[in-house]
Amino acid sequence: MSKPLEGIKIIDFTHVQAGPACTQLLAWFGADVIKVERPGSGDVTRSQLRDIPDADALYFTMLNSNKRSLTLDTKTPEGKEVLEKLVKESDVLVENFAPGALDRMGFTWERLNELNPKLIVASVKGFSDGHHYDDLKVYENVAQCAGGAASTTGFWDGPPTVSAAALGDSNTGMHLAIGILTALIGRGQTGRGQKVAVSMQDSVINLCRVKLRDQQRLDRVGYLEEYPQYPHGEFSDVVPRGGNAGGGGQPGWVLKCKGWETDPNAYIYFTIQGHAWEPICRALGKPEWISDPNYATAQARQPHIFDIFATIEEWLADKTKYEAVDILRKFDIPCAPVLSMKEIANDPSLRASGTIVEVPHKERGSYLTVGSPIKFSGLKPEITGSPLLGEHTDEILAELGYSKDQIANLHAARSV
Ligand code: CAO
Repeated sequence: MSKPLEGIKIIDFTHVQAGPACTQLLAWFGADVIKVERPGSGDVTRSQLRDIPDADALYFTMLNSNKRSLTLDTKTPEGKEVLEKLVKESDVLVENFAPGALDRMGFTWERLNELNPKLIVASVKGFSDGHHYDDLKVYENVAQCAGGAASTTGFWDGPPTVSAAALGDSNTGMHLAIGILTALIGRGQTGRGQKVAVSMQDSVINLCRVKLRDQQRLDRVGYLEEYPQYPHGEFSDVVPRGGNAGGGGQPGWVLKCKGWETDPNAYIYFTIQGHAWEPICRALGKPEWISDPNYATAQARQPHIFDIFATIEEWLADKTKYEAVDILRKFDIPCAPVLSMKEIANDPSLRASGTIVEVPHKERGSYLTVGSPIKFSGLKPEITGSPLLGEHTDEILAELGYSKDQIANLHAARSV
């Protein structure tokens, strides 16, 4: 099966999570992604949180599949020369170094553009260029705090809370991938490359746009009717943390099921969709609620929404989360079991769809990873293992025209 990005060569100058998540996605879809890493150590995630001594850590393997690895010290004259050759032959350079690191290496946008006017130079930074924090180094949770996610996540009586989802890292990488593909299409029209920049703060804000919606509603009317603070609690002048409340017009909550006392994930998410009120009442065995004026409309229900959730929990008390969902799905009620990572790892549907895949690795044997969440009718991304450090160095240097002797000299000089 041909892959749409075949023929696109990408210099993957990324590390940790935000950048590697972007280039991994492009590699799945056929791009030749050359991961450039410092000789000896490589991407820091190769050795972070190791579960097998001396083998690449899962942190690295799960973000760098389908790539080739080239070790290169880009601070030596010989290393710079190799990078320049690579730049001349590539379509995209992706990096997520600290602000100014690429410039200090001698590869400013102007220099890269001079070397190859068709090159797309894509960067992730913590904050956007010109922002008053644009000199800061940033990791995931810093971005979640700066992007409005932490102040609006968690419970009202607890501190700001970060999400387990990588809103700052992988999410930013996905935004960058969209930017790169857009720039590639643009290059088809103009013949020129361009600079594509995505900040982690901006990418988090983009996912928190409903909270900015809520801020403006709060400014205007002083309350937010879908939040647990309404109507009995207090609102200040900022969007509060709403616990597990549904974010849109559909009230919802995480509800206990059979076994919650011992199983931390014996819960379902239950949504009360306005037009599904009748089926909900029937499913719960409460047909009298259908016409009761205290329950019949969404507005009437809101003041005692937590009493309604408590009644649903009574109904759930003798049902496992799976049994509950199997009943509720027949009534068209939007709901799902709260799944642990163990359940996700072993879920037959996720295995069948290729969302969870097991891939071979030269050192580890095999490992589980998340495959492409994007499904195509004409492409089935095949996930391969991540490369060992420098596994493809000689092969890539040979492709660039280096002779065996020249390659040996580069090794001797520790430039590769
Ligand atoms: N050869 C030679 N030098 C190399 C090299 C190579 N192949 N690869 C990297 N380096 C050098 C860089 O040039 C830089 O040198 P200088 O500081 O002398 O300019 C140095 O390695 C360290 O790079 P760094 O500052 O990016 O790394 P760090 O570990 O100190 O910071 C991070 C890490 C992630 C905080 C920072 O890179 C950053 O803020 N990146 C942008 C935001 C981002 O992507 N964060 C998400 C990370 S995922 O959680």
